[in-house]
Parts: sequence; C-alpha cells; structure tokens
Amino acid sequence: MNQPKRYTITAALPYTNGPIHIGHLAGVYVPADIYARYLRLIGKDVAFICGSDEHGVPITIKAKKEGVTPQDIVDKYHAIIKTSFEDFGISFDNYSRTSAKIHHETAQEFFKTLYDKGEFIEEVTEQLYDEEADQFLADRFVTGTCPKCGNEEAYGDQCEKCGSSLNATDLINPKSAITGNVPTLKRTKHWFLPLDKHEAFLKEWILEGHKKDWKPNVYGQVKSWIDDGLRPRAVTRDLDWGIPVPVADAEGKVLYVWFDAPIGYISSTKEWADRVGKDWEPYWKDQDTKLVHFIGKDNIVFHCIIFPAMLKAEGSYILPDNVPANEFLNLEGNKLSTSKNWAVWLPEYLEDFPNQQDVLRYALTANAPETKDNDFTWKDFQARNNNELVAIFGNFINRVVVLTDKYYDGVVPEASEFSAVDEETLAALKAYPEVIASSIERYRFREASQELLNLARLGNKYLADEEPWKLVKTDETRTKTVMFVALQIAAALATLSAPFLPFTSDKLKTILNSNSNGDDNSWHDVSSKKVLLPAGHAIGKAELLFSKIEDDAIQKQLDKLVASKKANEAANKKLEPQKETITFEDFSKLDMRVGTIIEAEKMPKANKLLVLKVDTGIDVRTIVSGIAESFTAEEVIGKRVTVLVNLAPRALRGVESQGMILMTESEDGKLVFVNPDTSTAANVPNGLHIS
Ligand code: B3M
Ligand code: ZN
Repeated sequence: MNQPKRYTITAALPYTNGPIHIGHLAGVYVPADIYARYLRLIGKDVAFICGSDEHGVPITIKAKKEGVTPQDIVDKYHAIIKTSFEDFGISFDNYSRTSAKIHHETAQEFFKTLYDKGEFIEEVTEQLYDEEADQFLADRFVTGTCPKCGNEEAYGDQCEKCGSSLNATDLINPKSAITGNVPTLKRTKHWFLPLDKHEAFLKEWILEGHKKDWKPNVYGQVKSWIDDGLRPRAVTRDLDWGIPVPVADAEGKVLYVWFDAPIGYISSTKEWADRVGKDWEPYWKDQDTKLVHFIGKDNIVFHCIIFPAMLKAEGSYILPDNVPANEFLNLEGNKLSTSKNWAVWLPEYLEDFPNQQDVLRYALTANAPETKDNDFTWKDFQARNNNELVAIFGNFINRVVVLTDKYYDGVVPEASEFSAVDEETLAALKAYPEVIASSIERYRFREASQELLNLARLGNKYLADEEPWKLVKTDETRTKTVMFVALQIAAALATLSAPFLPFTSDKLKTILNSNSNGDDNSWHDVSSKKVLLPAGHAIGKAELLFSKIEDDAIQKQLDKLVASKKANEAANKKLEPQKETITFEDFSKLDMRVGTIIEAEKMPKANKLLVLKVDTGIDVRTIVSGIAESFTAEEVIGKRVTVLVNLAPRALRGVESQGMILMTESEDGKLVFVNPDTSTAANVPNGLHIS
C-alpha cells in the first residue's frame, strides 16, 4: 500500500481474568504503542484501539472458582488492566470493553448481516454435554488429548502445545472441566462459518499477496492451516455468559467469544469516534486505511483466517494489511504462567520500581520475542538499565546539561565555524529519523531501539573526542561550537526517544525546556531543520534521566520467583493416600510416651541406622532408628521425641530395638521428629513415619 490516508492499529483485547504481565507488554502492547506513537509523530491520522475481552469460558470458570458472578470478575480486572496500560504509557485512543452496550449491538448487527446474507450454515450436531452440571461443554470447559500431537491437556478450542485450533468433539478422552466427568453427546443447533468456502480467497490474499511483507512466523502458521484444509467453524455456543444470538429460535445461545471479540475493535473505534466527533467508518471501510493487528502468536489463526473471513463475508470492510504477531516471552527460563504465578505483574513491578516504566519498556523492546521465543531475565533487565540507559543515554545527556549550565549559565551558546567532524556528526544525526523509521515500519522494534541508542553513542563519542572540558581552557570559541553540536544531539534524542521511552522523552524535553512555545521538534524536523535548539535558548535544570539498579533490588525479584516456585511445588506435591481404616480398639493398643534421647551412635557398617538410648520416663531403653541419613548422632542427643513403647522388640544387625521413634516429613520433604514441644505434629502431610 502506498501512503495510507489513515491507520487503524489494534492491540489484542486482553481477557479480563487476571492482571497483565510482562509477556503481554512485550508481545503486544509495547510494540503496538511504539508504532502508534511513531505514526502520530510523523503526523499521521491514527486510531489506536483496544479494550477488555470480557466473554469466554476462562472468565466463567474463574467466577465459579471464586464464588462470584462473571460480571464481578470482569469489573475487577477491567479496572486493574486499564490502569496498568495508563501507568505504562500505552497510548490507546480508546480502551473499551466487550460488555459495553455499543459492543453488544455492533456484534449482534454483524452476526445478523451475515445471517441475512446466508453466510452461515445452520446445523444440528451432537455436542459434548455434562449431565451433572446440566451444561454443554465447549472450549475451555473441556480438556482431553490433542488428536494432532497427543498433548493430554488440550482444550476444547485449542491445543496450547502444538497450536492447533480444535473443535471440542475432536478431543480424545474428553473430560469436563466442571465436574471431571466423561461427557455424553447431546443434540443442539448451531451456526457455522464455512471457512472452506473462503479458502480460495484466503489463499490468494495471504499466500500470494502477503508472502513477502508478513513475518515468516505468521505466514508459516497461516500457510500450514490453509494447507491442512479449512472446515466450517461454529460461531455460537450454548452458554449463559456472552452476547445473545440475535435470531429467532436461539434461546440460551450466545456468540462464540472469538466471534465477538475481534468485532470489539470495531465497537471500540465507534466509541472513540463518538467521543471525539469523528466518523468511524473510514477507519474500517476506506481502502486507503491501513489496518494493523498487534497480537501474540496464539491468536494468529483468529486474526489471519477467521476474522478476515468474517470481514470478507460481511462485504463492506477492509482487511488487515499486516499482523505482526510476536512469539512468546519466557521468564528466567520458564514459560510465563498466570496459574503458576510465574510472572512479573505490572502493578507489582511499579511498586518495586516506581517511575521506572521506561526501563521495563526498553528492556522488553531490546529483547522482544520478534522472531523466536525469548527469555526475560532480571540480570539482563539490570544490564540494559545500568549499561545502556544509565551509562550511555543518561550519561550523555547529563554531561551536556551540566556543562551548558556551568559554562553558559544554561543558555545554548552560539556556534562558529563547523569542523569536518562537526559536519559529519550533524549529518549522521540527521540520518537517524529515517533509519529508526525504516525499522519501525518493518515492525523491527528491537532494531529500532538499538538505533536510538546508537544516536546516544554518537553523542558520547563526539564529547569524548572533542573534550570540551579541556578545550574550555584554551579555546572558548571552539568550545561553544562543540557544546552547540552536542545540544543538537540531545534535542534529537528528546524527539526520537518518544515512541520508545515516552516518560523519558517528556522529562528530557523539560530539562531542555523544549516542550513549550512551539519549540517541540517533530520527527521530520530532526532531519530537516538546520537547528533543533537555537543559540540563546535557555535550557532547564539538570536532572538524572535514569538511575542505577543495584544488585539487591534484582535479588529481591529473584527471591520472589523462588518463593512462587516453592509454593507451586508444595501445591503440586503428591500426598500419600490414606491407609486402611483402623478401629478405636486398634488405636488404643498403641502406647506412646514422650522421651529424651540421651545417647546416640552410628551403627557400624550401616548407612541408615543410629543406635539410640532413650529415656522414656518409665525406663531407659535401646532403640535402633533408620534416620542416620538425615541426622548425625551428635545432633539428636538431648532431643525430645515421641516413642511407641509397646512394639514387639526386633533385632537389627544384632542389636535389639525396643520401640520406635515417631517421625514425619516437613513440607520440603525433610524427615523431622514428632516433637512433643513443637507443633510439627499438627502439620504432617505425609502421615507418621515410624523410624
Ligand atoms: N482475549 C486472547 C488472549 O488474550 C484474546 C484476544 C482477543 S483479540 C480479539 O490471548
Ligand atoms: Zn496439540
């Protein structure tokens, strides 16, 4: 497409069943925001659209678990998510929600249009049903084995392991996620979008039309789906949470969440246009509009095949120009997981690193999972901050501002003749807007962020070579010229950093006093204007742009992760099943006493055994105990223990053992005494061990 008239940029609507974490930010929202901010800076007409995805089974399941209504869940997380986006400077023109009236109407109208045009197949089929819960099972309400890859935990709509999109009835050994029961089959009517009917068009549009400009990971996934053969796909469900199907004879049926959610982009655009007094339609219907969807890789099929087929079937809409989906971000070597609490949550990050949104934005961009899955590590985060933002970007700005203040009372000095180095440096500076723009326009945000840093490097090198701090003693005129050039680089950084580091860019403009009275430079100004910060302009006070992150702050984050790993292991630990029931008579036969170990020694040639002398209160007796791998003889002397005293004596390695010491396991699997002085016995996950 040459020179689009306007841009509609969408970012995946997050499910409102939890807060958002760094994976969401890195994969979708930061790249989308960089793109939108950049386009606005070059003067484009942009609608940057998002909102909360409030339907779908995960929300119903979460509500059931917490004993509240789905509406309670979406209200809670919609507010939390919206605040996180604002906090991190994600500059949506509109953030809506799919429970909004305008969305229900838009989605129903869309369905109705397709229905009236005969674009659906209406069919009664057998669907999975949970008799006990009295409910049909679709999507996340049912799990089973993936027919494609054998993953035993595939969902009714998708296998997260191989990425296949599935129908619930495709699953092998299906199981209800509500009751755990094996579902039965029950007949029910649904509407299907015949994707097979759109296959030829999809082939031509994507496989031929977008082979070159779509990312290989996106193109490859789409191609393999199309090559596999497309089948009709149900777009309605038997559920009570969602948008009612707007046709007769559809009692108790709602639109499939993946049918209504992408229409959410359209309703959010309408909401925005209403608010700012614009017409929404050109943003979705004019061929000169460039539509771009930012998503994670698990959403590719919905944005590249199903939604385009819906738009095409409707007839009046444009199709996406690109879908620059990212791969996944991992955290310290493991998959990010909401349920396992293996994540860095945005609200928590801000508590620990207040006002450091740009550091996270930068670290996630510099290490974005653009072409393959990538790992976020706290060490890398620290290094990106300390070695790049502080040592390169911040250091350059600080030197320029401090020297200007010191030599010229904060006023930009007059330049005299430029040397060859000055000319070269200024020429290099002028090339940056185009270099960075070219990366952004090809959705290469990591590359773009590194070019921005190269501009700061250019500034540092210039200062290091010209040494104004030495020059000032011998050549005042030349010093002024050098400082003038350095200030131009600082001004360029203030403008070009804005898409990536919006908070820093604002702060830097305040420091340079360049954000008022029409002083602000546009993206194009950086290459076209002769002077970005004119002689005689008074800059503001020096202030640090970034601060060093110390090791203890990083250690605190790593400790948090270790704690959540431990909590998970404890939660997943397999407990031994209960032993056979005994009668009270059986129990009352046990004679247990509190005793003290008064002597202990290792049994010769036996790894596991200690020979103990125990004072039981009634006598002192010998007990052979199999605890030598957990305790040394020295450390058990003096311990108070619980002893079973009426166990028949037994000889072990020739020593007669006259009783048993009661032991249990601690939460981390260590053997501990059932000590009458502590409450260990109250928490004995694996029952008593008689050792
Ligand atoms: N809510 C899925 C997700 O968060 C979904 C995206 C909808 S975009 C229309 O992964
Ligand atoms: Zn699979």
